[in-house]
Amino acid sequence: MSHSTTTTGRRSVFSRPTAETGFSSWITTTDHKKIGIMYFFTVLVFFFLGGVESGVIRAQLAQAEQSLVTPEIYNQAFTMHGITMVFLVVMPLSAAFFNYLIPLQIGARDVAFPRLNAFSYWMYLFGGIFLYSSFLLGGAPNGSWVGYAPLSIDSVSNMAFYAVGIQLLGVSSLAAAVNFIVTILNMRAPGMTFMRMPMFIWMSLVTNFLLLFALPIIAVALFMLQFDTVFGAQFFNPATGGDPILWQHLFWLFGHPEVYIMILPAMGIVSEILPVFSRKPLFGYAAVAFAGAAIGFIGFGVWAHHMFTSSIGPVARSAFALSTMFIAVPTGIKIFNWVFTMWGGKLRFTTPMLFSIGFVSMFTIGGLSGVTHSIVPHNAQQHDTYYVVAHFHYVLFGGALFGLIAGIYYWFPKVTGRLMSERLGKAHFWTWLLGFNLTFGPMHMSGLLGQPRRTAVLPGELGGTVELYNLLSSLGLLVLVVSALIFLYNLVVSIKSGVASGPDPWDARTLEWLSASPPKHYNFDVIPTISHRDEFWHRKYAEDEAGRPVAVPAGASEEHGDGHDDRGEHIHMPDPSYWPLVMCLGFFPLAYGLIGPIWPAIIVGVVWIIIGYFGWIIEPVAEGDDDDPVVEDPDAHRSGVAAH
Ligand code: HEM
Ligand SMILES: [Cu+2]
Repeated sequence: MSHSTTTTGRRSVFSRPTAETGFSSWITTTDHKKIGIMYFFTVLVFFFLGGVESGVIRAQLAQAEQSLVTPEIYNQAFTMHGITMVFLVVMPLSAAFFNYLIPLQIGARDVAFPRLNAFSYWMYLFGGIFLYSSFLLGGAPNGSWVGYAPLSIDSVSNMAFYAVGIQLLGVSSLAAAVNFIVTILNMRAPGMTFMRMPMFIWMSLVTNFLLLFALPIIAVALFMLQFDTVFGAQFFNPATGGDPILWQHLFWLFGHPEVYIMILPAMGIVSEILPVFSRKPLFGYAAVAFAGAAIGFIGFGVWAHHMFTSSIGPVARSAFALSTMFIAVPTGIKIFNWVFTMWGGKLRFTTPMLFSIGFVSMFTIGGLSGVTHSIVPHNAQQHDTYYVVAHFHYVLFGGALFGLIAGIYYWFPKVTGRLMSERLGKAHFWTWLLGFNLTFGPMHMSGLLGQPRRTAVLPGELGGTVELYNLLSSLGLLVLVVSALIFLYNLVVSIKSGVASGPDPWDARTLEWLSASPPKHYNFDVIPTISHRDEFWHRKYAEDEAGRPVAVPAGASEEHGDGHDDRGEHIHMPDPSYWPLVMCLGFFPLAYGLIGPIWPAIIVGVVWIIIGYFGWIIEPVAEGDDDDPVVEDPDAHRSGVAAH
């Protein structure tokens, strides 16, 4: 690469930042690993806020006919709880994993567009701050995360913040989706064919395609909602010829794929963890991969199962009942493959393994209650009751969140070089499993007994049994709080003083464990060449005559070296940059302006964003770029590849 075009000597505001440590290194970073860590810690904050909101809900419903909070506060609490858990916790926590792991697992040094990656993070953070600022500015969204019209276009609703806020978060996810798709398609290490990709990469690819196709739909719907709420358009207002059912179609055409956007990354994570702690390869690799892709496709064809009680007609009901039942097939295939992966394996019940088994079992319960929704007469009975709430929490909490937490324990040593405490981890798991089932299990029953969802007061006429179930649910939340504190304590203590782990503490199978823990800035000294699925495992083990794995002495598996060595070559890593942050800041005046509408703020925001955009385009590479790290001692961190 040529020398940078900026004049040497004095640094101007236009030179690129160079800090490698400290605060400014974080706000200017383009390193996928640092960005992943930033996502993770931001998620923890929003998870806390979403948890507080669920506390409000459960406190209010702990007894019948209570009035701890007003209905208005209650509506804001469950709406922001849903928005937070979906858009500010589960999705960005998946993004944290995409960021940290995709380049490492495919043997790349970073994502395809590192500055765009930083942009995605800032849009996420600012979208979340924007949504939460609504509490201080007259009231948070209060029309549920589904934002059904005509309620959402009514002036008593605070849904303008929803219309703009979710849009910002959508921009973040869309940019990230493009980035990860290009990264996976173009930047895999030599030899890593599709059928040699780790399963997490497969599921990430499907997830990001789902995002790419689903987010534009909600973007269109939100634009229309915004025109209704802010500019007085009439898309969804039945009084003036608008159609509220149109909102439902648009929302759920995004909303059901969104469900799989939340669950597929967790499916990818447990597909990595179960084989490692069963000491067997993933059973039915191709079936698991294609079932994931099939779920992605069918997921776009089932949206109207959320609308069985709307006026969509009997033909549509039958068609969507069928497609909904059909999606249980690939889901079932995956569940059987996970079980067969463990079958006959040498199981090690570490914390990540426990959470993965928890995922498989809790997700199965949620999937089964999902099948009962697909039966139209059942659905008419269950719709908008706590039975549905039980169902989707088994899927999203018992499923997605259990899987993601398994991933946190599993990859923690890769990120920090230290192990989390197993003792505290197991305490976390068992209290989490107990608290979860105590909170959401009884909701199946109270829902079937007629408890409606999204109502501020538990009606006393439902009777003492329903009241008892609700009391149990609220106690369950207390167990979950204790459990979350154990987790946080474990996290903090282990970051500071966990046992040193070495690069490969679990005897793992995939490429990220080949790099150091924590990985160097440039991930790999030498980009590995791939000749197997589970490449890293095959570098460590050969088979004896009976087909049993025998360890290959370190440094002996020469045939897997790529025969070519970058030693002494310069490794060019992307330079840090201010511009993603600068450009994103312009979305604040724009977004608040759009709520008003306040035209001067809108104009300031648009101009700011355009300036940021051009600053980004013309930004030079850093001075002295040629001085980037030269690999001094490549053998120090290479395991399994012999020195020449
Ligand atoms: C895979 C992860 C899944 C997630 C995250 C999920 C999530 C949700 C959510 C959030 C709702 C509430 C909709 C509302 O507010 O009206 C819901 C309802 C529903 N789910 Fe799922 N679900 C999942 C899987 C399934 C499966 C496997 C099926 C069927 C085989 C299914 C069928 C349904 C149906 C039919 C409804 C409508 C219930 C009603 O309108 O009363 N879901 N789901
Ligand atoms: Cu659905």
